[in-house]
Amino acid sequence: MTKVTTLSEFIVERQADFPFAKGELSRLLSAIRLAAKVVNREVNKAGLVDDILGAAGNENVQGEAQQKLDVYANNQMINALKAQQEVCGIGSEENEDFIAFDQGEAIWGKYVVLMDPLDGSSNIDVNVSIGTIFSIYRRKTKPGTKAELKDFLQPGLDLVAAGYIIYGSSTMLVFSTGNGVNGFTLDTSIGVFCLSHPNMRIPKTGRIYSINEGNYKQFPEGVKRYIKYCQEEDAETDRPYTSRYIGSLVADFHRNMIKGGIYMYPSTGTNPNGKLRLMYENIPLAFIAEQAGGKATNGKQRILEIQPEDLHQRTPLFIGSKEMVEKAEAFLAEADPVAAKS
Ligand code: AHM
Ligand code: MG
Repeated sequence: MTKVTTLSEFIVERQADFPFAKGELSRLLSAIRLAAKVVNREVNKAGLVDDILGAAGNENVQGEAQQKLDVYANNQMINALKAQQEVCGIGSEENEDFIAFDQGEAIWGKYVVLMDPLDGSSNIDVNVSIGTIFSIYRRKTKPGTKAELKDFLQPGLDLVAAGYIIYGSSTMLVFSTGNGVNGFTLDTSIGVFCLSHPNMRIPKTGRIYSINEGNYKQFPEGVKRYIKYCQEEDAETDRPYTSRYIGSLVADFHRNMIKGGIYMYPSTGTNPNGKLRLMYENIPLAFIAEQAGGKATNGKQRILEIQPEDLHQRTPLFIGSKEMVEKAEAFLAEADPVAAKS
């Protein structure tokens, strides 16, 4: 029988990759792992249970209709993280303000978590892959005090770990603690995440571009030109490329991680900063991309170097295979040299 490495075994084996106290990483990740399993169970039931499907009737801070499963996933993540007592606060797409734990041991937690508990939620009721994205930072304030905004507004360069869960044809947990990227597939028959994708590397280049082309008219000139470049015929560079857009960032990103490709959500006329959120979408995926040999930028600046100013801040995103992101950057710079330098 081939030896299978479970997520728990892997964490124990790789404690040395985590520059902080033994046990902390394992407790943090086991909270996320547990929540992932519970959310996975509910995601797979969606459609069977009337109660879960459909909008919950309220809107999240971004003014988007919130699905019931979003609320459910948010609560599961919060409860699991709170119970492990390593985390003193949580910032979530679903909560306008960050949550600071002020009771029990959690106030002594040395970490904060930022998350999009259920990304791609407009895809829930149509049976299309969705995901969870998370970032983990060391807190800036003293343990024993309530977490403050400055604990959350840290640049991606200061991350201690980040990852995502994709609820797809199978459920996978992909994460990095800054020493490469590893992917674990949930074996639902035994309820265990098993190492299935060790040391993931994103191909240097690829043939897939992912963008919501419905917004084409509103894109910056450089993006329009890059799209045309992707569509041109050229035998040497194997163009035209293929266009694939699921509308779930985690799923589009994950596919490109494995096959090679670029995902873009640029600024548009109506959304000058794009749609995606810096703290719990762009930064964690940029960390994973870079750890796998890829690249992520807002078009002008490396995502991980951006100093965040707001919990729910949006930035444009160009992420994926290194050479493809660099090509897109070159088109942006050529079309708008002033913006590229600013
Ligand atoms: P969400 O967090 O509310 O689900 O929004 C994020 C999602 C991404 O998963 C996806 O890539 C993008 O929004 C799709 O947006 P659009 O429909 O504008 O193309
Ligand atoms: Mg979401």
